[in-house]
Amino acid sequence: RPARIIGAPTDYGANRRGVDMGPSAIRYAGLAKQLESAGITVEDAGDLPVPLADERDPEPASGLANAKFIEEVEEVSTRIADEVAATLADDTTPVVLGGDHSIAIGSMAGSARDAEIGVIWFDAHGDFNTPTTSPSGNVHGMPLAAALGIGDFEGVGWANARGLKEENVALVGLRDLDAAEKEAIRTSDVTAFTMSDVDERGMTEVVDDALAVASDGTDGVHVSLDLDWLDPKEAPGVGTPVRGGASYREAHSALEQVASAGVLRSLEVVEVNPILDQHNETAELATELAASALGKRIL
Ligand code: DIR
Ligand code: MN
Ligand code: MN
Ligand code: MN
Repeated sequence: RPARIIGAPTDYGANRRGVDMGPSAIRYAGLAKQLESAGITVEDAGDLPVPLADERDPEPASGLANAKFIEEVEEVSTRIADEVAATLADDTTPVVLGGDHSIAIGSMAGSARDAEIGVIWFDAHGDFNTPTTSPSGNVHGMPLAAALGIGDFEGVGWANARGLKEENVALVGLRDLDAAEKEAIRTSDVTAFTMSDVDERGMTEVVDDALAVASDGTDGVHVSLDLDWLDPKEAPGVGTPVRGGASYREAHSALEQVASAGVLRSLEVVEVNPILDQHNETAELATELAASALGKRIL
């Protein structure tokens, strides 16, 4: 089916400026062409409006204290959710471009509005913090907890993803977790695969298991790709690099597995920061991996 590119140029969830230029960098790297070369019909919906950073105060006006720019995140998330839901209603695959990882709150809410979904989270980080547990206060470290309604996020309507259960969430490639986040992941029903699991079992087996978790009893899978999942040698243009990540080939093979499984419902590519990058290579990698996820093959 066709794909629709949706830009979400926000950095409200991150601790560094510049990630709001991610959608431009990814388009400049040739995303539409890459997808078309994979035989996919592509439509670019442009960028969703995002409030201007300089005019805003990070302090939340009320509730969810310690979550910086939470009102702005809510505003952007609501727009993303509506756009993703409308795209799916057109029988088209949403490809959402971040922006920092807070955009996943909107993507998951939209993807899970009228369906039961699973999620595969490719990330060095767990993104399982809540405003209470987060050492940074940055919402990009909280989207999974927000979607699942954990802790302070219980009953937060705009953030909770209706058709998503913990049992259908698989995290892949973890290697940097905060202490309270670790505990929250352990006590939840999500399935977490660390880089140690990848070392022991290989990426292929791990991604097979992740696909099984995310597609078990669901209507489709949302794939969230944080570019810091890859090793910083491959993806230097990210705000929170962590050594020891997925290699170039592991990443391609994982996303090719996603395509082969035929379960992809929606995709997002986040945390590309061209200001921190070298010659836009992280955005280029992001376009290649998106094409692999949507079915591009070497032969
Ligand atoms: C950290 C960083 N755990 C936080 N999270 C990131 O701020 O909560 N997620 N970078 O991708
Ligand atoms: Mn992340
Ligand atoms: Mn990350
Ligand atoms: Mn449900």
